[in-house]
Amino acid sequence: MFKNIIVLVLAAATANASLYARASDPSLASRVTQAIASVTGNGITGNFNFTQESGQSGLKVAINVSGLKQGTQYPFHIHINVVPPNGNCTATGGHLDTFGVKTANAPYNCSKNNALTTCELGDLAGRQGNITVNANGQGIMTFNDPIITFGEGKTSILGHSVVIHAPDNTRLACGNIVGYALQVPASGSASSPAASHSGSSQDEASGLDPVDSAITTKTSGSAVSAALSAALVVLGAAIAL
Ligand SMILES: [Cu+2]
Repeated sequence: MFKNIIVLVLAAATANASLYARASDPSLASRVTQAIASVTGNGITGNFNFTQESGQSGLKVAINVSGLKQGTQYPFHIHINVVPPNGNCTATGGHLDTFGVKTANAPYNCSKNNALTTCELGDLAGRQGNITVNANGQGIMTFNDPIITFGEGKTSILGHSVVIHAPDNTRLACGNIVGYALQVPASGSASSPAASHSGSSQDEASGLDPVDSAITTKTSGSAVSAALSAALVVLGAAIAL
């Protein structure tokens, strides 16, 4: 089954970027090396940044969320469905549990050491602990989760969403997991290095296909002339608009 992803096309030499969405392209999904979920809701905003690091199994997850209450712990998970355009976190359905772990193991007791057999795939808080909050109302957390991946496999998080819960399990904020891939452009399509520094005229989001994508986003485009990681952060912010 193909999943909806949005892919960043980055011309490596020129750092000229554009965004487009495709409903189904496994070759693109297999090239995703980073994904960002921009979460919003109830005054909470922030990003979940998923990165595939060479030589590491699973994904590195960097969370930076603000608008939280100090002293409160917030569970968070990957949920099955994407967030609809109206932002309703309830519509994301249940936790991503590709292997049916919850129904197979009652009572449910997620253990990080046996994550694949005891944890729902999407139960990030079960494996890593809840988000804790500093004095500024920020939840900042980085960890490597051993079982989630990109691509088209059963452990892939692409095409799903992230939900932050209140301690009573109310859904407070959510956002779609948007994958990014490096793609070498066809010869002749790359712009000159000078053009990549000329501002917003050259970097319109092109080919965005809202019909095919369950992830309906507006992109304003963004000039990208720095390192890949910086490009991904900038474009992730644009997607949240
Ligand atoms: Cu959840």
